[in-house]
Amino acid sequence: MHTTQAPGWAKLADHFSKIKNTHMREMFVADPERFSRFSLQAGPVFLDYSKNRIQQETMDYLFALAREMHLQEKIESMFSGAKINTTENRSVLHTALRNRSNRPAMVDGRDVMPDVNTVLDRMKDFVNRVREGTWLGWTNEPVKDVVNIGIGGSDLGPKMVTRGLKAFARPDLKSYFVSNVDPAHLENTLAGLDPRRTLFIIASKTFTTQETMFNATRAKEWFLQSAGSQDHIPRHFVAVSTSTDKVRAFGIDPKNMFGFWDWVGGRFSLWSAIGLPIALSIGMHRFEQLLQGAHEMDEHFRNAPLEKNMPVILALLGIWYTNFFQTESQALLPYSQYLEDFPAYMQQAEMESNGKRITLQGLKVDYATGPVIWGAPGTNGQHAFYQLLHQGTRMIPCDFIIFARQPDHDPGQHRLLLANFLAQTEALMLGKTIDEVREEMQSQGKSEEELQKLLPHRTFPGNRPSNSLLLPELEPATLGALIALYEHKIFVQGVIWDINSFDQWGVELGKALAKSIEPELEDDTPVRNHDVSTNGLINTWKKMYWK
Ligand code: G6Q
Repeated sequence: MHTTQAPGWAKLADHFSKIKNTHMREMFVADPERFSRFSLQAGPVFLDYSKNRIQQETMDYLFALAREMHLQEKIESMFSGAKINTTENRSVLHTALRNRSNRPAMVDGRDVMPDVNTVLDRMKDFVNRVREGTWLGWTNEPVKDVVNIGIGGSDLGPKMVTRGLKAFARPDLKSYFVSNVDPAHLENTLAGLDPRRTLFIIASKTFTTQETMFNATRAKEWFLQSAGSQDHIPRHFVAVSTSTDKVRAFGIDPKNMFGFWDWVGGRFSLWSAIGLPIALSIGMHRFEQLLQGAHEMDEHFRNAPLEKNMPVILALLGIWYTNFFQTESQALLPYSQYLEDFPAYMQQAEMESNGKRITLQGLKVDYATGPVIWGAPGTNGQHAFYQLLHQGTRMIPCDFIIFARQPDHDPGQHRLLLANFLAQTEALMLGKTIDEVREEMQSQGKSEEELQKLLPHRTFPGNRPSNSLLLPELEPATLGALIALYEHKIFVQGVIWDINSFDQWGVELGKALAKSIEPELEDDTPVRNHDVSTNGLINTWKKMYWK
């Protein structure tokens, strides 16, 4: 059914016109049970969604819409390996990578679990050898530095998790991530590294991505300058890819390759061998805990009724804001320095998945789809962009994420972090009325003149929505659950918007365009074959460069 023609959509539109101006202050007064009504636990994640502009009726209509869009059947299709990525004719089974139950996961009538387990076993063997110091470089010294070369899905996931779980890393094994084709990225990373003790992971699903191939070639040159002989390459270069032929052609022996499959989307691939840098950093046992945490969230998503299903609830709240309040963006605010890269990771996951405008039937949508995802860790963001969240003209729904405890726990500082987290969500919801500001200023002895001047500026509208996600401890399993929660949220929104969340033709376009322009930049011959702006820019650059 076309989304906007579903009966639930019209009911939501009507309901929206009735409650769009109701302040959450009133909602909290009207319903003392609001916190217990609008909060739930899924695995290690506790979600309080009571600070949203919703009533029970809102949620009822949203769940009805989800049913009308056949959400439950679609969840089952994904898990059972149906080719729901219709434009690429592929299954979407990142859940199989962390299927710790080992129940069969079928693609084209074949159980993929034996393949998944074989790669995990090979990863375990390799990871143990590197970490135990028995995988030796060409001078028979153990590995000290691991450099992952990959981009997009082959970079953001492993980088975010490795850094997120840094407290579990071995201090004598450092991880680095190089993605940008700007040579400064690789050069600056390699400066100070010892080629005798450096291991490179070339991570590319396709093994054709230009940035990665350029950086990998350059890394090989850097290595060979010291090592001298190609014979030493197998001890220092491993590959993660779906393409054995291309890995071989690049000069990496397929026995040093860890495979994955076309049913794993790049942005959902950290659970596959793309997670190798994570496993090297924290050990295979902890990598398996990460998988286990995600698997538990998968089980919750697959089995919990919609009304008690956390990814579904998060997704529907997003639909409510994007399609009825017409909000444009969504902020992710982890109150954890370890999760510094989480917003960037989720930005790719959500924007690449749901940045679509064509329905599964090939029609142009007549409603908004994926919002702009952005964010930064608290409390840093508070001293930067929160001003706009509190007093700007736009409403930006926020997800606040915090752990009850963190590695290197300092109770005092952590209390301060939590106090800020709580204060922000409360202030966004309550705001500050003119009367409250007046009272505050009067108690400070301000003159009436000053009061009149400052009152409008010091008033906060409030009624700005947020979700609060509370997790017990930052550790592999909880992080796994958190990531899986958001992955499934993305899926649910894709179902409601009736789009394919699993292709990325916009990314492919970028890859193709750069390839065609690059040769035109080789000499100073002016170009005329583009639009005047692009011609102008190319020719101006040529004049600057060959001056
Ligand atoms: C992810 C995207 C994209 C991809 C990169 C790298 O879903 O498709 O970010 O991961 O373009 O691709 P390769 O792994 O093939 O190098």
